[in-house]
Amino acid sequence: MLAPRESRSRDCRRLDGLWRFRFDPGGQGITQAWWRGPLPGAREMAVPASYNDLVTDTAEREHVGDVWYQRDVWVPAAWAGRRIVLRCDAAAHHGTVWAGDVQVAEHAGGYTPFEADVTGQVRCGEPVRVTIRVGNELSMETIPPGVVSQGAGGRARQRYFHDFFHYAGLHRSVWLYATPPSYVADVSVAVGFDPATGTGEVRWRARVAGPGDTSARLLAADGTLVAEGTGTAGVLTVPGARPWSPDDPYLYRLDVGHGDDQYPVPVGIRTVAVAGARLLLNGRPVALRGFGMHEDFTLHGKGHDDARMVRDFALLEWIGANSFRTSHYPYAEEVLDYADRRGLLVIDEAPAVGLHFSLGHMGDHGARTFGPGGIGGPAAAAHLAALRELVARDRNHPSVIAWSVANEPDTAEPGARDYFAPLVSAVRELDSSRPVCLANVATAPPDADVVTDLFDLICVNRYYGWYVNSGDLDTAERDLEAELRAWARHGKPILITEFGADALPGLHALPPVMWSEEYQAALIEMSVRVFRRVPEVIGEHVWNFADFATAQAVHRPGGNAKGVFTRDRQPKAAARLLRDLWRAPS
Ligand code: BDP
Repeated sequence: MLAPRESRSRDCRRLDGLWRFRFDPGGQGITQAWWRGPLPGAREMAVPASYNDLVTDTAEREHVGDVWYQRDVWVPAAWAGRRIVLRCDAAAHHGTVWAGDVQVAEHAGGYTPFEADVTGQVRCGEPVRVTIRVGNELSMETIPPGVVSQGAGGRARQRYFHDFFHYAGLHRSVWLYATPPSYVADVSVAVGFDPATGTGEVRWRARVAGPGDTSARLLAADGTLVAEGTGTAGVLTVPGARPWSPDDPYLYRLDVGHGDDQYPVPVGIRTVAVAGARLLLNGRPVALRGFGMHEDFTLHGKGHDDARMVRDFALLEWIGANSFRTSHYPYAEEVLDYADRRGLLVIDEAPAVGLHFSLGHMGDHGARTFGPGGIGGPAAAAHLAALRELVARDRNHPSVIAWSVANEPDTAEPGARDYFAPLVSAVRELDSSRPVCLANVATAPPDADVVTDLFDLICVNRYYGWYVNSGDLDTAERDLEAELRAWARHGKPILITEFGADALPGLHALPPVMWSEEYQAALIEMSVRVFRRVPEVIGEHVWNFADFATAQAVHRPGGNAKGVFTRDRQPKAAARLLRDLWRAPS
């Protein structure tokens, strides 16, 4: 799905700001048709933002069920005769949208956009009432999964198996935008680059609607025309192409035209491939340095925030990181646009997290994940839909170098193979140009895991020195190396997608002990030393970039403290260590 972008033919209005808002604990909104008039009993709520940390009441912060957002929007008189679209970048985790009295869209999944043509429902020069119902209930049929139960006072409680707070609300912008009646509906771009000749290739395929001619024009960053073609698909050759890379994130622009419409797609010419145990970018081995991150910030929760994003990228640059994983869900498209421009390499992850019901601190020991009563067909269908939407949204971003289909599912259970094999094939069919991976969990080591051969990269999350070998970094060093050497037998590149330790900012200890800033730094230093000894290891992503909110738990003081930056984005001791390690000339 195309992101809203301004062009000579398109107008976009972000509907950010204060909306009328109401909790719906009794689920009356539907029976009382709250969309048919001004939302009864409404207060105001900020969009985009999670609502959870903006309220002062426990039952509201931890509300399970629907909330309603509403506002009146003026439709410009100048939009008469144009196609008008209402788009929601993210309704976490289920959204239903009405324009006036008419339901125009419904969508499951909290991290990908959806939209509706509302030309027939609005009058130009008049306001339209936009109402959005947002639900946050998880089940065994949703991705991620969760369980709702009745607590004291008849209030619903929700339990989930992932280690980050289940924020909800309109987390990203809502838009009203206009295009000409004949328009570009979708564009997919595939690029090629031959390092030997310096020739680049840009293949485009457009879906269009309405009468008109279709064309594609590739422009250099300074606006000069590089190549052009006509039709809904074709190949443009770019002799002497300037390839996109972290050192030089050069972007061309592909203007796709149809009738009077014009849609601009930023294009980076680069290739990604796996060759033996190497990951190649533009034909050259690349080592990944960076983090698993979260969309998480004080007050905003998971609400997209440009200010936070700019600070995060400034810190990534400061510390010498070249990559991150969108753990554990697709991030806002603004983040990928920015990564394209800043030259960050992104492992783009589906929101499939918590598919491991027996995992130590998150689940019930011994519980089965895949099969009756657990994850089965409906969840697989939701997972497939999430993957399709992920690839459809993000495939044109040069920054995206791999798809991660899930984080830490229980891949030691035999049922995991039947579950994942079709999903991996589907992703490959959707996009054959990027490696596919899955972040492996510690309970599925090389001799127990049943899915690794399905993937191009071996991604492992490991907590030697923290959850195992707690406080004993010497044994942790030995055991980590032994396990990585066992994974190396696959002959594939190994990326450590998580390693790290909680550190309470300001807690110091000499010699280092767990929870101190020094212990976190020492564990990271030890781990990196091991990674450098195993040639198949092509990258390290520390868990986590910054401290983040989680569900309340005895081992989560104020949330997860594995950030090397605090939640307000200031460095802990480990950040200095990483800056020295990653910025040192290699
Ligand atoms: C891993 C998960 C991650 C957690 C982390 C931790 O992938 O989401 O936050 O461990 O426990 O199991 O800190």
